[in-house]
This record gives sequence, structure tokens and C-alpha cells, in this order.
Amino acid sequence: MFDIKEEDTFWCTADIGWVTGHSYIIYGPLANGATTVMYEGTPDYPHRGRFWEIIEKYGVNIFYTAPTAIRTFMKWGETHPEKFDLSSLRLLGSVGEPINPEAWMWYYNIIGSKNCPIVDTWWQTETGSILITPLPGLTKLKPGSVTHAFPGIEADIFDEDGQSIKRGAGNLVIKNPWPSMLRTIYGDKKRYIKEYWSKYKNVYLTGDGAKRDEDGYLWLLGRLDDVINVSGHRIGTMEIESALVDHRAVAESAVIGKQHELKGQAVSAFVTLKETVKSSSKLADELKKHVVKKIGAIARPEDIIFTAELPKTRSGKIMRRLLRDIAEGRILGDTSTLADPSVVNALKDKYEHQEG
Ligand code: 7RM
Repeated sequence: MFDIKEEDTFWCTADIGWVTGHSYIIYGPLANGATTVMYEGTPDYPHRGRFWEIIEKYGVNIFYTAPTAIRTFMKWGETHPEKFDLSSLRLLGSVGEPINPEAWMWYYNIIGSKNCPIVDTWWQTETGSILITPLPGLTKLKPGSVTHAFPGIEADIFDEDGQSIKRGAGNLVIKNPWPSMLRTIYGDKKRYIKEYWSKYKNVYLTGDGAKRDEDGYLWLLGRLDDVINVSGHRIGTMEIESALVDHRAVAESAVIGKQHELKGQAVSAFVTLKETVKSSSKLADELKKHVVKKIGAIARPEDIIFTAELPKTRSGKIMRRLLRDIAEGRILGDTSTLADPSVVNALKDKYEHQEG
């Protein structure tokens, strides 16, 4: 997956408490005899070029980070990476969320100088290691696609009845066992069987939505719990978020379905703008139109809420469940895994203010 050699210096920027951290900062690189970089700190201290400075200083060859970080670097602008020599890099990796094509291109052009393949690696805590990824140098890449399952892994997309979907969207499943797979949920075997092995017989349910395109490439659409149902049309959060981030003013976005009397659910979009852009109701209208142009009228956001920050876990995953609580005026659920708990309260105040 990473084409790692003993001479390589590998840097995975994940939080070490996230499965990506201990697996790919410690076990993976060290078991392969490579050198690993461990960094504890934020990417903007003491300055916004910190990561690029570390790559230059230690001659990092393989760099593995998350789309949320890449979108933050895009928001800060390319002047920061441009100050450092990144020519030691030969391979880039992405993990944790679907990477939108715009962020993929930025990563490829600005960080990789159009010289480094990107491995977009799909996996879960449950799978224990990467199961779907391009093979660097072998797989023809498509920005935003995880491409194909790793050799030996039988990934498939099933419809509700367990039929394989050859083209189009459905539930991502794994059909055969693999070395690092989950064996139980500690102290709760029943839940293990219910969550992962009950929908389809002898097939592992990942809980993610995915689609297969006309060339047989796999694209992740987000968690099934997050899928939005507008007047009977199922829309992945990823599709709308990617359309929003495609607009020149937008740095990051999180989309949720909010209860709606007529449509079942209506689309609410939380949007972080690039630092040079000011929010306005005119811009909100423009963004709604942009989504309609990219996807269609069905995906048009009912409201756009501008926010400086989105609620994220320490591994950078947006907690859409909390955004739904805010949009539907509920008391916030468990916030203990947030990287910065103050973000949701600020957002809640702002949302109530904007609604009022
Ligand atoms: C490694 C990790 C698992 C969930 C998974 C997906 C999402 C992870 C990708 C991705 C699209 C990717 N473990 N996910 N990698 N979605 N493309 N390359 O993240 O247990 O914390 O999360 O993360 O939804 O089910 S995890």
C-alpha cells in the first residue's frame, strides 16, 4: 500500500489514540524496518508551515494524513508549503473520510508537485488495517475514488436484498475474512452479531454507503446513518459537501438532513468559508444555486449556516449527529469525543440566533 522500504522515513500525522495513529505511526512502519516520525502538536504552531518544515527537516518520503487536514491547509493557502523543500516526498496517503476531488487535486499538485501517487485508503477500527486502496504505481488513479479492494479482499456493494450492484450505489460489504478483522465487541457478543453480521448472511456490513462507477471503481458516499432522504430521494452527505467545497468561497462543509413536514428531510448545510471571504445572504443564495447546478434541485440546501468551525472528533471526523441535534433544537447528545467541545455551543447559539 505504501511501497515502504527500510530506507524510508514515514510520517502519519494521525492522533496516536485513533486506530490510524497506533497502526501507522508505530506498528506498520516499525515492523517494516522503516523510520517513523512522531509529532505531537498542532499544524499551526508555532506557524502554519509546521508540517512542511518537518517534512523538509527529516526528509519525509511517505506522508499520510486526513482530508480534513488537507482542507485546512487549502484554507490557509499555498504560501505556507511553498516556503519549504518537499522534494523528498514520493508517496502521499489519505484516510478517515471521503476526499473530495478538489482537495485531492490540491494535495497532488501543491504537496506532491504532481510527482507523488496518492493512496486513498479506506478502512475502519473494526477492520484493523487498510482494505480498499490503490496500489501506488500500479492502479490508475481517479481523484476522489478509493479505486479497488486490496488483493485478497472481496469488497462488494449490496442492495437491500443482498444482491450485488454492478453499477450504482448501495451498502459496502466485505465477503471474506481477513487477517486483522474484528472478532467480537468486548463484553457484548450479541451486539457484535447484530451490528455487523445480521443484515446479510455471512457477509460483513461496514455501515458505509458506496457506489461503483462505469469503470468498476469504488467511491465512498459516507456513513449510512448520515444519508439524507429528501422526498424519497436518498442523497449521500458527501455528494452535497463535495459540491459546496467545489465553490471558490468554501473551505469546508457539513451537510445534514433536518426533519421537514413535507419532504421528510430537508438539507441543512454548515459552511466554513475561505479566510479571505465574507459571509452574506447573497453568498448563501449563490451556494444553494451552485449545489442545484452540480447535483440537481432535490439537493438544494434549505438553509446555509456559516460557521468558523465544525464539531469534529480528534481524528477529524465531523460529528453530524450533533449538527442534527442543533438543527432540530434538541439537547446535545454525548460530546465527550469532540476535539474542541466549545465549538458546538457556539454553533448552537449562532443557529438559534439565525433561526430567530
Ligand atoms: C481508519 C478510520 C471508519 C470510517 C469508515 C468510513 C470513514 C475511513 C475512508 C473513509 C472514505 C476513506 N477508522 N473512512 N477512511 N471514507 N474514504 N479513505 O477512519 O473507525 O475511525 O472510521 O471512516 O466511513 O467506516 S474509523
